[in-house]
Amino acid sequence: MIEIEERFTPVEHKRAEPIYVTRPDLPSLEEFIPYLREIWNTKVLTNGGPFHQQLEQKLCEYLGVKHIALFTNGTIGLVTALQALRISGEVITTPYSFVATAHSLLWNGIKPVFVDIDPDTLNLDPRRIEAAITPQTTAIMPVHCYGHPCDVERIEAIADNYGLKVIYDAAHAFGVKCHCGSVLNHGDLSVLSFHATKVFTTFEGGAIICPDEKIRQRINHLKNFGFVDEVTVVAPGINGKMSEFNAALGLLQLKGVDQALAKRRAIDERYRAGLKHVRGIRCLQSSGEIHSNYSYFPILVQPDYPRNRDALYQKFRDDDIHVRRYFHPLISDFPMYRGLPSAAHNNLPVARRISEQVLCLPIYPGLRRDQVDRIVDVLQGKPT
Ligand code: T4K
Repeated sequence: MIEIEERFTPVEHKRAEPIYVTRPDLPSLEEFIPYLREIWNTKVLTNGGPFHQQLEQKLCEYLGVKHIALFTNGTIGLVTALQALRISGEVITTPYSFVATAHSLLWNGIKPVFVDIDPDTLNLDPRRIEAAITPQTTAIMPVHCYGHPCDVERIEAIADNYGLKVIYDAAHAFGVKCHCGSVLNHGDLSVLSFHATKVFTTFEGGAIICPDEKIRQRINHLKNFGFVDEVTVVAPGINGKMSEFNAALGLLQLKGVDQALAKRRAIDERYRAGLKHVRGIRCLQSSGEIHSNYSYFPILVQPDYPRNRDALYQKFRDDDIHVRRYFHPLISDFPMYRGLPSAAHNNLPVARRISEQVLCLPIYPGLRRDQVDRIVDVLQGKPT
């Protein structure tokens, strides 16, 4: 069984370094040197080199997906996924996400239509999707928020009925499995992020999971300026290619990812045990996944907790514990979205309430047991 890191005595921890919401889990530099040497020897730095190809293959095996196209980051992956399926008009999406979800729509000249979230899963509420469909709707872009799977079956049924595409923003869902295997196999396309803050990182990076080779080919053209060969350009593509440096790092990261997930799981369990009897603090439950990635640990600060969310956030800050309000403000409150009819306050009551209650606690493989306990102490109202 994997234990949580334990390195110092409790007394030393009190005046220890700041605690961040996340820290990357890096392999040793020594292990990375041979990969760098290989890059220096071959002088292949980018454009689908050997490490890029190896990482695509290894990720397909690890994730249980058939086809993958690596990207320079998740946002360019989202923008390209929309291009690949020629999505236009209106797309139904969630206001409760990182802003890149909706930005990818605006970058394609698409109008986001915000639909409220489910109060338990915090994902797009499938019961509200149909009412938001108009003749201009061409797709749905749900987010597996915090790595908890959306109600993929109901979303698929709606999409099939109305002839809509589904592109999942799966930035948080690396390695998540539901009863039918990888959650990434649902929808027309799924987009991952490998940013520094994610459970699996290539510093910056991302990927599109594709159902077949044909669409992967199209995506590969789009991420390489639209080039099919030296003289043929089939689309106004972008430069979304992952470099050999990032791909090499990914190969190394992949070796340690299971252990990293196990450490996250142990932290998740310790938080849940410590917070079980804290009145006014609600922890999120799983939403049908049989294999979680423990990428975030959100809590909801309820009205019967002695402090409101922002006062609690400040208390953590004062203690040098950098919890985060993912996701506050709602995307629909940012200036480029707030004028949309679907951004209206009365359209998104659940998302609004959750965004005022949520705090994401630190969770990452290097977080020590005493640090978890210190965070729990703050929540239990013990002197710190
Ligand atoms: N869709 C969704 C649902 C997403 O959550 C995201 C990204 C995307 C799409 C877009 O994918 P990418 O294009 O990024 O691949 C962070 C990340 O920048 C962002 O990638 C992520 N979502 C979002 C949820 O969180 P910030 O502004 O909170 O990051 P930052 O820099 O404040 O980092 C948080 C903490 O992480 C720091 O306090 C310390 C630690 N950290 C961070 C970095 C960057 C490190 O220890 N080392 C680092 O290099 O947005």
